[in-house]
Amino acid sequence: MNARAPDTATRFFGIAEPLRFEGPKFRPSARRPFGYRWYEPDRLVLGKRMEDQLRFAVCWWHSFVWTGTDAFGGDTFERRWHKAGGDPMAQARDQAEVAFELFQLLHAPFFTFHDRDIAPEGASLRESNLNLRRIGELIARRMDETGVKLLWGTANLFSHRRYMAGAATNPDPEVFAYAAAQVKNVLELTHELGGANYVLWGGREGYETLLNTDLKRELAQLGRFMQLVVEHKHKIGFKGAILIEPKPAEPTKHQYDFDVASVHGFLRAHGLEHEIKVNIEQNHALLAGHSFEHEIALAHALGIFGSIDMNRGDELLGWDTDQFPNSLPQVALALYEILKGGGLASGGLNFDAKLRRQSIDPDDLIAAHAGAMDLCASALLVAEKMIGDGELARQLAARYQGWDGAEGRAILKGRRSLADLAARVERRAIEPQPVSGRQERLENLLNTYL
Ligand code: XLS
Ligand code: NI
Ligand code: NI
Repeated sequence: MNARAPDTATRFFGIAEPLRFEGPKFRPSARRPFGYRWYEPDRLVLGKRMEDQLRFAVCWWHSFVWTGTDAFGGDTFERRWHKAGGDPMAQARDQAEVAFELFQLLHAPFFTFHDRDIAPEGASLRESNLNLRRIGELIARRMDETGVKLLWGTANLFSHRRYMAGAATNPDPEVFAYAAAQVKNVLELTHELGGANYVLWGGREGYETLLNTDLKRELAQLGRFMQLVVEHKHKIGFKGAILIEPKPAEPTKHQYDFDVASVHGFLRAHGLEHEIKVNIEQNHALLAGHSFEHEIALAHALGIFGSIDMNRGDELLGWDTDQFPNSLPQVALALYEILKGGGLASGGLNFDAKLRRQSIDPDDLIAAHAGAMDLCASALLVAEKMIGDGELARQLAARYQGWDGAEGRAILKGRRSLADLAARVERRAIEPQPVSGRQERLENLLNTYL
């Protein structure tokens, strides 16, 4: 464990020993309440250590900042650094110490943050930046001591009232400039902390009604904003990927970064398709009317896959419930698509997930993350079997084999006109024979890997 700052003497969590891999037979007991049944960081899976395949990250906002509020009720967690009237900088330092305590207990290799998660907003941007830098220094020290790394940083461009009408898409260019200044500072901090990526989630880049919105202007503003971020990334030599996180709605009714397909169209319209990738969140995919694996497969097909916000929505609730993942087949299908596309590269699995507001014990944070990490590890082993066995891939290849033949290739290479094709069909007079899609057999096959 790391050396702890002298002003935070009391340990926050109920356990002191980091979780270990205990094996599939592990059952929690009073003596050892937490352990991994599947997450074995050094185990080789498809040629890589499990830890490097999964690249788990703990997010700062849901785990440490969120107080348990919902639309009808206030704080439920009452963490010691949430207390009203405390010194906000001392509280931010305490929060950071607890964060690193959790990362180490879990053996989580990465974390993610918004600027406003780690340090309080000051009276001016200058003061906010200074606060951010001070806490940034503490975080840098803890990263050095513990080896925990930064998966991505991001700027909160949605909580403050100045952003109520959007950040880059605000009708006021002064707000655009403020957002740019904030992103510059967080991008630079992310770079200095060795972050693997930088994320842009367009929290309020959208609108409620066209009666007060010039949609065409707002899209142009957003495009210019993204170009500025990319220009600055190159100027400072940041090697990580810039990622946009699609979400169809919430908080605004129409978000411009609706889903992977619309983000790709937007990137192409602004010449950014080779500069920016996507951070795909399970719950956001669902809200957009897609499956998680659809969004992943599409991002790979379009060459813009970046990273994952790993969580889960609710079948019955139509909003971003951000629950910890808990379904083996769902995560296995997602990981199968990730691996088929070449793996996570600079991305990771960021738990953009929060406790239910009644889960008020500090150790519920351990339970939630450890369970989710174990589930993902188990799902990775399923995906390994799916790939290793190869039957799914064989059946898929067989289904499309016509396209590998001479005629299929000629069509795709542009060597056939519409008239050529019509003449060929008339000449041969052969009726194409429908072939079963075999979905049920494939679903049965999937179940054999679970
Ligand atoms: C909100 C988003 C947000 C991003 C980071 O729905 O998921 O948490 O991940 O700004
Ligand atoms: Ni997210
Ligand atoms: Ni979300």
